[in-house]
Amino acid sequence: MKALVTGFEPFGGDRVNPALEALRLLPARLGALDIATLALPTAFGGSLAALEDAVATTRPDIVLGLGLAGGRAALSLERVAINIDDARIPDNSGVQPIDRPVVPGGPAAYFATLPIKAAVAALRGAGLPAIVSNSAGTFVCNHLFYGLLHLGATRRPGFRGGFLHLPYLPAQAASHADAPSMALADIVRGVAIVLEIAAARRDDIEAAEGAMS
Ligand code: PCA
Repeated sequence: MKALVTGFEPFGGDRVNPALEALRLLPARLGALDIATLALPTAFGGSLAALEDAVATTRPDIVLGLGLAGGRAALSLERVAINIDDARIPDNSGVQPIDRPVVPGGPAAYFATLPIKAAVAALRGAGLPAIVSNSAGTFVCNHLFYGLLHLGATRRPGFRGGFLHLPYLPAQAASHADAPSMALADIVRGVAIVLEIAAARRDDIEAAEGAMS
């Protein structure tokens, strides 16, 4: 089995992105799972194009996107990607779409196709704070996640896809008042657990992970 894991470059004034740092520390192999990594520009246009190229050449069974969600306290397995770009700040190319579809005419949303609840349970079992998140936002991460799932639903069936949002690293949180953070070693451990669960099972568990907000 093959996994493709992507991570975004720093954006919005931060000098690091835990997604990119975690990517650098992932092993090339986890049990029977081969892991390919791909660094992506935090840009609406470029990120999806690069991902599509990598999926075409790598032909992965599993694709996991990683991105920073500064302010979140837990590893956040995203449940849903929505067909909207609504950027609060310009991306790294200076582009700031407002209320534009990711894919004109595409469905309103796609659900992750990885076992997110099983992954959250395993993360907690390993002593890592984790949640199912019901919004990946409307910036580049959601854009990539939607584009990935659309690709899988249309032109390139054959892989299962998910997205994991990460808290700040401690050094980043130091310059954001009262912000929660997670050590890089824990983030890397968490990414490996998500990949292992995704490789081990296709079906998800039934567990109450709903949230009021
Ligand atoms: N986080 C941003 C884009 C890149 C990243 O790491 C987001 O959540 O959309």
